[in-house]
Amino acid sequence: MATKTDLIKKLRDKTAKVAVLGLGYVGLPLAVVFGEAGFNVIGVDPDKRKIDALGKGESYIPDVQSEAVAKLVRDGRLTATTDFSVLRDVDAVSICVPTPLRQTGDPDMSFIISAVEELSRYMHKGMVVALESTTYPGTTRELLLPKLGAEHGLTVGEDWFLAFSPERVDPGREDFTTINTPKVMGGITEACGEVATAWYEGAIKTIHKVSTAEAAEMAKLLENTFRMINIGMVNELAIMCERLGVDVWEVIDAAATKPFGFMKFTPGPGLGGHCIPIDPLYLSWKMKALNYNARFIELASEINTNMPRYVVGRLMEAMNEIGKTIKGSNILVLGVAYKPDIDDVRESPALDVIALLQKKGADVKFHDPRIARIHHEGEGWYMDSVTDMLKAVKEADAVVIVTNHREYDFREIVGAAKFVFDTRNATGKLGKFAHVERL
Ligand code: SAJ
Repeated sequence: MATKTDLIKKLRDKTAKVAVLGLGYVGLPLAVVFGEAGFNVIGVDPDKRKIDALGKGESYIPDVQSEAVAKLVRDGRLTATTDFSVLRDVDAVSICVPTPLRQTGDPDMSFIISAVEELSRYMHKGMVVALESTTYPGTTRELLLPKLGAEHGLTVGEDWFLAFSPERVDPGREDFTTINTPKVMGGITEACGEVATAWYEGAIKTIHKVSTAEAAEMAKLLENTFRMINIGMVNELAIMCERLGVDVWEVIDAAATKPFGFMKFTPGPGLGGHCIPIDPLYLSWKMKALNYNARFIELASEINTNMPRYVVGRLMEAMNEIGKTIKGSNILVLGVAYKPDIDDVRESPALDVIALLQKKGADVKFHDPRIARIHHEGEGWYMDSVTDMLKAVKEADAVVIVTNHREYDFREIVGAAKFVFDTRNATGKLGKFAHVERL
């Protein structure tokens, strides 16, 4: 028990040495929060460019100010390295590595496995490890526990401590950041939860402890599956409203006047980002292994994935009404980021909309004020944003609003365009126009 008591003491008095494995949009803010809380932090990442930047006191994550990094580096509270052997002298390790999907749609655990294999080489008595990467329930116990504990003859909950604490970083958000977003913490054993909570509560305002690592893993998946399914539901509502000849945006705004028991989601061109389309599939994948079919997730994923095709189908019908075909038309896509006011294209439905329009013979261009070039991995092409947006709007036979960045003046765009298909209700407030159609 001395190990646990000694470690908790070092964590509480901040003499414990902390390491963060993976210095991306989750790991770097976490490393800075630990450093600013008074811990000595070592950031470890195989990407030398990241390590060199941090060594110069420069941040490459928009949410992390370079001044904050520079001060911690100057004060000796933050160092960064590609060398995992530093873990030999470290007391506490947070693992913040990516958990994407493979092309097959199965979880890609390679980043977690690689980090765990490196860490495993330096495991020693008196360490606490927290996995932050979103993953399927059971990962911490089934994958990390044997590799980091049993293989070294260490008894979890006595010689070392292991927990899962899901990241809740929302890039670009300023009201809730790493330090003030409540953090769920679930240990492999009660003692693990106690030690990991003692560690994180020294840096993060609110820790919500749950009884097991699986409960914490599942809580994260509930958060993002909730969003994915509700987005799928309103996307299907849009399809139903179009069949009924009812304005889906008016319907949602009306429902949203209910002050309780309702949460507003809006339809769109599909589901982008590196969390919402992906995390729920980690859960449905795990459930398949337990002979259970997570039907809500499968159905919502099917509807969301089909939205780019639905958008192109609706555009085709609308252009047909004005005697035009997609084939041979100049079509301009406005906004390709996966959601407004960010510069991230990961899983963006805009890429699918563009590819589908090209397949139908359109000459497609795009404009995005935050993204200069896009690459469609499946089709292999690259495309540069047009520079003169208004000129491209005037020249286009149809403008498709896919992402409604705040930079766009939609009154100006509607005024200059021959025809607009609006997938985000960006033009709803401008009134009705014969040449504007909405999802
Ligand atoms: N979307 C819709 N309709 C909606 C909401 C979103 O079509 O009503 C689309 C967006 O355009 C985007 C995708 O869904 O393509 C995902 O949007 P998102 O708002 O969920 O944004 P993300 O992917 O950045 O989600 C992150 C998540 N944060 C973490 O996982 C820590 C999510 O849990 C947050 O709730 C979300 O940010 C947020 O609220 O901003």
